[in-house]
Amino acid sequence: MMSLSFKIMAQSTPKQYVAKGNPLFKHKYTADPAALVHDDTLYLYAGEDAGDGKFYDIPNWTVFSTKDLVNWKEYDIPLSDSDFSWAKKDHSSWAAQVIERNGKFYWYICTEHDSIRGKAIGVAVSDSPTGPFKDALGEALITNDMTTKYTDIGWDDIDPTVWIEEDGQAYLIWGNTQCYYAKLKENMIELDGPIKTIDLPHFTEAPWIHKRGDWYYLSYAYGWPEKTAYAMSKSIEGPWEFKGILNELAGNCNTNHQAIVEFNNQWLYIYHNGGGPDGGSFHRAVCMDHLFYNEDGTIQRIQMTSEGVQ
Ligand code: FUB
Repeated sequence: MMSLSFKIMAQSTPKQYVAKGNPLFKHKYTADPAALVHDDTLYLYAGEDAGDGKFYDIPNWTVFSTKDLVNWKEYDIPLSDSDFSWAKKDHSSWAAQVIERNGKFYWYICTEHDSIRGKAIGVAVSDSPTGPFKDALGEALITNDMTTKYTDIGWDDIDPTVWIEEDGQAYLIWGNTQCYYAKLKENMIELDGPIKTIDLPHFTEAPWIHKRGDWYYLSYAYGWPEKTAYAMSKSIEGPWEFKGILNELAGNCNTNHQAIVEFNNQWLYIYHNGGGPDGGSFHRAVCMDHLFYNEDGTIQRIQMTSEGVQ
């Protein structure tokens, strides 16, 4: 068990914590962070590494929020792989992201499919960023058989990230080994065109899109064990120009999974490592540090710290 080094201010839901450096949450193992800024609040979504540390055992996703990066709330578990009728429900609540559109919150998740070989991507919806969420489709949005012409592995349809253009066109980007993208319809639960590919050097998984000015950034897990690298483009559809390593190997952990958002006038780099007590590749812990840009728009190498963002 990890030691409880947060100050618990109340036991009722939502629980309240005061964060003291990295890792952010020390009372449970958290992995694969995704972040959403909404109404002056930063929402942080993560999978919960709940197993014995020998392999991925992630029964649910969880959500935290903060207005000042110090005081955090944790809500009742809003979503689990058992909320999807088509899922195998084998504790593979892998990486996911929540995005808002027209007052609804869409949670794109990946988990093992029960009847179609391999991982699949689904989407849940809620009226609130903290849930309750329910399966928006009743079936998977992406299944492994839709991408076998690119790779025959069963775990390439994972790690969804979604981007909405200013003109309203939404894109789903995902992948392992091969990075994929497809347009989404305005309802956010149907594809609006063919699945296409993005070729990125040593792409492993964990794509994340963010934009600053007129530059799009596609960051992703690079190689194995994973570093994080990134590419830049003037268009969400590319071409993407590889810009190099953004973050080094995450300490004591073979995966590296990032979310990048601007909040309270600072850019935040949120990731996981195995740096918690008894931590490791399957007992991960979410951390947060600053992200800084150069004058030409490229990103400075992330400096992972114990102090985190104060
Ligand atoms: O947590 C399970 C998987 O590990 C994620 O989907 C990947 O991004 C990697 O972090």
